[in-house]
Amino acid sequence: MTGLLSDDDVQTYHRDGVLHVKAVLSPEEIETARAGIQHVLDDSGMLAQTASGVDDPGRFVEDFRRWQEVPEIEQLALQSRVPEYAAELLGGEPIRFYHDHVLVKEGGTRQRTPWHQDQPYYNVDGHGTSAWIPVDPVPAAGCLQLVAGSHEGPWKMPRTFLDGKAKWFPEGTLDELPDIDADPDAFPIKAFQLEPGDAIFFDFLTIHGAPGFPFAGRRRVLSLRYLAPDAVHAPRGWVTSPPFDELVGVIPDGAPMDHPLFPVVWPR
Ligand SMILES: O=C(O)CCC(=O)C(=O)O
Repeated sequence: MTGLLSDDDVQTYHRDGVLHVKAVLSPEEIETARAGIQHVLDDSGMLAQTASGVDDPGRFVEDFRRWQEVPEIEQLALQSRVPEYAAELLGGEPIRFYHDHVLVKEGGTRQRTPWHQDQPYYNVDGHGTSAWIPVDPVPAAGCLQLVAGSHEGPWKMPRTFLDGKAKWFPEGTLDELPDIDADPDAFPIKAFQLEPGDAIFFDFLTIHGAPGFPFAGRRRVLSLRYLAPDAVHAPRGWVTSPPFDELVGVIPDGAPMDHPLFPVVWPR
């Protein structure tokens, strides 16, 4: 390990399931990330979606799994210091890249990102971490919000964001999320004031959501996701988010994610 993080940082991550790290990207890499996000916005992929309604005064746009077509994202996902941070937080070897997710909220966007855990939407069991990296300044009131300690589980029912349908696990098979918005002070919610190139690392099971972006600027984010050594393929009987249909029958159920789609990023 390279010692980018202090023991306190690593302990905080393991205790809370979330860690804010300043200046993970260099100024040049922030420009690279901006260019990669612009590439994605100009040339959206098969999985791109608008996650805000037509009556929203802003817009929330997402795209997934673009690193193989967008060299700027590939460079940051595989060759920046982000994989090293992920390796220090996850521990052990090998650490694999999982996928990228671009999330842009235009100024004035009202659409909230509902509270959720990521892992119930995924096709992996085991551990992983996301690095949520803004390339614009983000005030605490516009930041990703994370419930400290929720990474201990259990899994909560994943639902579609716009209409709340149980599309992944059958209705009734997992606990529902608590109504955090009804009493936010009852939950240990973490949010941070962020500068471009900072990162919030969080566990695949940490409950999180985000407010709209009722500010003048934009909130452009590149999220890079990494798999711990214990992560294994968990094919589901439904389309995951993002989907990886091409893996069914290729990586056996319960096997490591040993496939070119998930390159080893640590050790280099
Ligand atoms: O950026 C957002 O609004 C939500 C991000 C999120 O849910 C994620 O990165 O998993």
